[in-house]
This record gives sequence, structure tokens and C-alpha cells, in this order.
Amino acid sequence: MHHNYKRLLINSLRYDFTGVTKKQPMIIHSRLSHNLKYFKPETQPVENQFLQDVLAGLTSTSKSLPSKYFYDETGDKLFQQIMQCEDYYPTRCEMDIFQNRTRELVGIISNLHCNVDIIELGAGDCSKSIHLLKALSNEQVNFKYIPIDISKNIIANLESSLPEQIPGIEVKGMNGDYFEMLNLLSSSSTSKKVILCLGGNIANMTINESESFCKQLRSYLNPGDIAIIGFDLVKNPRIIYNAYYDREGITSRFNLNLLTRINRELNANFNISIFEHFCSYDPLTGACRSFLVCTKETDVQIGSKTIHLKKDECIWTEISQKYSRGQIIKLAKSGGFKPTQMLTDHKEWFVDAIWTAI
Ligand code: AVJ
Repeated sequence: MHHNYKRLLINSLRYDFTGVTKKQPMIIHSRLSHNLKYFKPETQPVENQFLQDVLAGLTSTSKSLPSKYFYDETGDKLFQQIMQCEDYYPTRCEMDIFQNRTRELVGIISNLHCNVDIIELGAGDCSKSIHLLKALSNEQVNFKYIPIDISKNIIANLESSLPEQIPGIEVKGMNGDYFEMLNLLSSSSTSKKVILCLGGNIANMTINESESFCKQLRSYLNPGDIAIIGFDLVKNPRIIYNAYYDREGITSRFNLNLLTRINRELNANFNISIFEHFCSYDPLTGACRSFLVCTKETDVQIGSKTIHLKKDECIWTEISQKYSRGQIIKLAKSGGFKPTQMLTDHKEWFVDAIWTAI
């Protein structure tokens, strides 16, 4: 089986994936999904895509930059620090769910009474899902763990470290875009699927984008397959606001680092010191947005282009969408899922929603 995956991956690298298997075209400014750069070695160089996205964002009437570009080496480190800081709660909440509601999760999966592929989209270090994997293994559920990530490194690490921590576990990592990999899987595996789409995945999508994401996800599943999706819930607006305006100023550095990255990688000359981190949370829509505020009128060179910024002009850099339970149910239904269950942490700040494909 392992060889099969490898071969499929190698074959897939020969294609230019633009529009090949996409069942619905979509744009997601999200960290881990929709990142096709690894599939286009022979088309545009990566810098080019970055440059195009940056220029497109900064030349439109209201300026914006895609949040997926936060995560260079420094950005990764800053995000690690954000996850550890007092004010940023989502990571701890979801960890609470995976540590303390493991029995319910195992129950749902073992009720499928069948071989299962546990497919994790954007697995990272799988520090949350490992609790589930350990429990499944203890309960002797027949499963294979298939982490999908755009980082080759992450996949290689999981494949070597997981069997040491969970003896006997079958791990088949896949390196690439979520939907390309799900497409490969739907033609190569007959097991029931359990999709894990935790934490950050849906967070950086607008409601519309998450709606098409869920529909597209559903198109790779069969009735009875399960999706477990993490959502940050609406709550006291002050708590949400503070999570993106932390007292240690880490989120501010994280946001500003985007300009540092543009300076370095795109030969630009943003004067970082005249920009400020700003964020807003709208309790009416659940949208938490980050911006970079330009405090002085300025011209910025980006390669051969010049961008003019007025004093107090704002560049929108990120959306972190918060959901009500009602919105989550609506999203499930519009995607072709039955919302089966919602597992929350002790504070009821975060939900892992269990959906069954219908
Ligand atoms: C990785 C998308 C889940 O939106 O909460 C944290 C990124 N941005 N602080 C989020 C982030 C600012 C994070 N996600």
C-alpha cells in the first residue's frame, strides 16, 4: 500500500494541477490548504506567485494581503509563541477536547464497525490528534492514520516518530494540497473515512469560503463518512479581541513580520516602524480581523512597482472567523452533512463538530 501512495504522488507531480481535479473552483487564503506551490515545479516560480498576490492586494481599492504568507520561518516561530501565550486560548481549548473527550471520539469512530482511514488535513505535529490515535490503538480499532500536510518535513517526522509513540500504528503520510490528496485517496482506498480538520483550517476563511470548502470536502466522501471540524465559538467579545491583541505584543510582531518578509523576499522597502498592528472583532458577524495601519503617508517600492499609502490607511491581513452553534449547523447542512454532535472544552469556548456525510 505504501508503494501505491508513493507512486500516485510521483505521478501527480508530473501534472500542472491548475483546474485538473478541482470539482469546484475556490480561493482560500488559508495557511495550509490551497497551497499549490509544491505542484507546479515547472510553471511559475514561487516568488512570482507571492509577488502577484502581494501586488494584487496592495493595488486594489481597499488594500489587503493574504494571511497564508505569515508563515515563513520567523512567522512559524511567532505562531508557536502565540499558541503559548496567556491571551490566545483556541489551541488550549481544542487540546482540552482531545484530551478529555477522547472516549466519545473513539465511540463515534468504533461505531463505524469497519476499517477506517483517519485523514488529518494540516496535521502539523499532531499534538491534539495523538490523544485520539493512542485511544483508538488501545481500543484495538482497525485504523490507518493518513496525515496530509504541505510540509514534506512534517510528514517525514510523523512517519518516523508516531510508530515509536504508538507501537503498531500504520501511518501513511501524504505531502501536498488537501483536495488533490483526497482525490488520490478516493480512488485508492476502500476504507471508511474520518476527516480531521482541526484548529486553524477553517479559521482563516470567510463564511462563504468555508461553505465552498465544506462542499468540496463532501465531494470526496461517501455517505456515512465522518468529518471532525474545529470551530472557535462566539463568546464575550473582549476575550476574542484580547486573543488577537495580546499583552505581550506577539500577535503584533506576527502581523508586522509579513512586511519584513515582503521586504526580504520581494525586494521591497516597507519602513516597518511606521506600521501598527490593529484588530477588530464584530460580535454581529463573528469576524475578527487584523490590519496593518500605516501611520504616515509613504511610497513603498516592491520590485519595480511603487505603492502609495495614505496616512492612516489600513491593510487588511487576516480574518479569524468565530461561529455560533447555529452557524455551524447551517454550514454542515449546506455542505451535505448531518451535524451529529458537538464536543466542547470545559469553558465551552471551542467546538469540534462531528458531521456525518449524507
Ligand atoms: C492559525 C488561523 C488558527 O486565526 O487564530 C493567531 C492564526 N492569527 N493569531 C487564528 C492567528 C493571529 C490562527 N490560525
